[in-house]
Amino acid sequence: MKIDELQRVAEYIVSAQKGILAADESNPTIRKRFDSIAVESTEENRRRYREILFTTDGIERYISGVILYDETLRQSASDGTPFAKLLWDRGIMPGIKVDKGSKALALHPGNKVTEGLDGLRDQLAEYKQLGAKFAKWRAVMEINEYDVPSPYAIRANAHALARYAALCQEAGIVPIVEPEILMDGAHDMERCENVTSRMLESVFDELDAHGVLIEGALLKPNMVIPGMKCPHQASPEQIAEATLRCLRRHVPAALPGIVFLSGGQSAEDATQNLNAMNAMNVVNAMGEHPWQLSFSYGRALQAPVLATWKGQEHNVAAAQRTFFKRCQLNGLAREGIYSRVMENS
Ligand code: 5MM
Repeated sequence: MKIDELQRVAEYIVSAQKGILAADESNPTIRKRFDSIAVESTEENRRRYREILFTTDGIERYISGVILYDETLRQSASDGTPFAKLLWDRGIMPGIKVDKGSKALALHPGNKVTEGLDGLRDQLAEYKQLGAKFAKWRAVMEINEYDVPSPYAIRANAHALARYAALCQEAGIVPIVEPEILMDGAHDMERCENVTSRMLESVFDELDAHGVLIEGALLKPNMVIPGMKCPHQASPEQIAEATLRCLRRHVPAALPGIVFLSGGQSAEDATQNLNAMNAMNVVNAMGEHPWQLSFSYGRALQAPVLATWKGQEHNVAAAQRTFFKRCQLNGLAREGIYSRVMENS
């Protein structure tokens, strides 16, 4: 394991103003996104859409890494340049989603566990050859009003995340560890904080037990946020306070960075909530945050781009302007200097 290299890549990904574009939608997910703008999900349309994102002028100032899907890592731009090379040449690290999605956890009704460990060692070796510098595995858990997620589901998902992370580091690839507590449902913020705490505690226990080098990994968690159907929604400051409290209790200071997922928040909310956390740096009574707080947004970076593009070539320039602006605003949120009025400038 090349410790220095892992640490260098992890630190680069969370360098000042920068974050990750999550463009690793599996084919069923991108089909849903394309359906919403009446675009057929053909291999060429998926390639063209990703090319529009990756060739947007100036994004390398705010985007340090892109998570790709297996198909995309094997695709090229219109001029024949493989996407991984195109990104690398712009100073953007290519990454790869390696999990195979979540399946029902046997004997635990309502709970799921993410699959994909079988054959992962060989797969990582191939992805490394194709240019991947980092990888991502998402454990996704719903909250219901009873006992979901169960303690065992939390443990099983944390264990899988740690086995994946260890295999990545063995292959010289930085693991992004993504335990996502979904914001679907009517649960309140306290419940989200409680479940997120249990999950993070279990994840770092397992990472430690598996010998994963914390300095050479990144965490991609949900923010602590009330469920979408909860009647009591929270302000960005309340979300920031609860999220930071939860992270400080469970995430080692040795971790270089935390790259939040957007999880269904609007593009503006995801930017504002990240901004609120970074604005609490230093001025917060607890002192400076021990890790970089960044983004690894899928929907919050792409939803406005898809709505502008609509599959039409004559909309490409406008779609790229929209994408650049979202990257720039999240770059400002990295520094805690974003303000909602900038949305209209
Ligand atoms: C881009 O969406 C990713 C892949 O999802 P599927 O496996 O369902 O196709 C997803 O893992 C994504 O990287 C993260 O959840 C963050 O995306 P959001 O939209 O929550 O920021």
